[in-house]
Amino acid sequence: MPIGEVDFFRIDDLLSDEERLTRQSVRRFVDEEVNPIIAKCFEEDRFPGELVPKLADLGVFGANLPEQYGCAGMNNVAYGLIMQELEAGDSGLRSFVSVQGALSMYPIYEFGSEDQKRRWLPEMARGNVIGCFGLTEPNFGSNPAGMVTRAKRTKDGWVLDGAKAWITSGSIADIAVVWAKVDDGQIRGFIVEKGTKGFSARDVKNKLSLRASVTSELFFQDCLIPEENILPGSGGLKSPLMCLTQARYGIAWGAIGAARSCYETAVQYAKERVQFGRPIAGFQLTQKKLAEMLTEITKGQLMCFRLGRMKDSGQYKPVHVSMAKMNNVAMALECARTARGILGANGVTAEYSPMRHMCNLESVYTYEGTNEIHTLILGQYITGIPAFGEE
Ligand code: TGC
Ligand code: FAD
Repeated sequence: MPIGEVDFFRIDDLLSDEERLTRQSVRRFVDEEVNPIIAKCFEEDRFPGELVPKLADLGVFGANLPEQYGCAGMNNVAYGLIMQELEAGDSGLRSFVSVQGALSMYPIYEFGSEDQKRRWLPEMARGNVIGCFGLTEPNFGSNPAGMVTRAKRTKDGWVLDGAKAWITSGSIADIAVVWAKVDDGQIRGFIVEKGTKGFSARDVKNKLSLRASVTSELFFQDCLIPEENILPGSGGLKSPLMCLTQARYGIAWGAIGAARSCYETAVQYAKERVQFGRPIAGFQLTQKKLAEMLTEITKGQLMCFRLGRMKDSGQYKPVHVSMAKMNNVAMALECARTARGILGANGVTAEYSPMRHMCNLESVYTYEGTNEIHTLILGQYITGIPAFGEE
């Protein structure tokens, strides 16, 4: 095993040839196309839209959805490995791919009519149509059940009124999957097409995190949605939460990639940087940090590998995904901070990945269920008592 190899428990041996090949091709793409530009994109607050056709060629959009809709039809371990490799590049890029696949294509696949699936999914897999997912509102983040966005039935379809906040890819999306309460108070999903009268988007400026990703507010004012754009199979909060489970699964894998990038950077730097007459890697305190990072990354990898196999065999539950998302994002954030420290002053520059990953992971820690919300989901599983708040 090469020194410091980040596959300590030889998970590669457990992968199929196809899974290994998928991982290798995305890793190569990230090395060749993402790593050379991503620090600059982060500095310039720019989403690298030029990568979209190349990502589509790699088959990463909705990669675990079926081939009959133009998707790659991969299993969930291969899908997870894609997310891991993309996030080793940047969490913003993985976010874009997560939102496209798990939060925009998946709801159409799961709750859409056959016509909607045939119209949208192949084009989204090719990256010709970009999607976003509007659940969070200015006053309802962790508690989406309280949403105030409304869809009223009319004779021609639906009229949407309300606002969504913090929406990844909001202003660059061709379609938004928007969740709103209908007349009986039930939550339904709607496909809102860009250019629909009464629909507008405004970007969040000056983020210090996920700067290579677009984040927007969405506004709906007397916005007429044709009947054919409601997702007919959606109904209740359970529908958007099912989408979140898909995205959280990808994040759990993705965070390992960010942690790996930080660890590899720290190991290399520590071996080269000399202080007090020897490489800082030769100090016990540095070795303790590196040993803990490798151990935590390895635990995260093992959890995700097992989770992926359980997802493929239909044995997993949302609570498994919550543990993996909660643990791996916190782990990656800790690795990023530790790696940043090992790099000393150089660690605060964009020349090295850890501080960029650290800033990005602050968002990842908050979105898709904050660390606290996943802790409470596990608490409810353990005790049977929901502790989220008032009924
Ligand atoms: P609760 O009563 O617990 O659940 C309502 C119904 O949904 C079912 N359910 C789930 N189903 C699938 N997956 C899950 N994860 C599910 N969680 C719950 C549940 O069984 C129930 O079904 P039924 O049949 O009984 O109706 O609902 P609650 O209102 O008490 O909420 C629970 C809570 C707090 C856990 C939930 O609201 C929550 O997860 N809040 C966090 C919100 C969140 O994560 N927002 C994310 C927005 S999207 C985003 O951040 C994208 S980032 C994009 C990027 O990657 O860039
Ligand atoms: P709040 O819910 O106000 O929480 C604030 C703090 O209070 C947190 O620490 C939280 O853990 C804590 N807290 C809340 N409730 C409890 C409780 N019961 N017990 C203990 N502590 C609690 N949303 C989308 O719909 N689509 C997107 O594409 C999307 N992309 C995003 C991109 C970025 C960059 C960011 C930062 C967010 C994005 N979000 C998106 C929104 C994200 O899902 C929410 O920010 C998240 O769900 C938390 O909601 P909030 O920010 O309103 O925090």
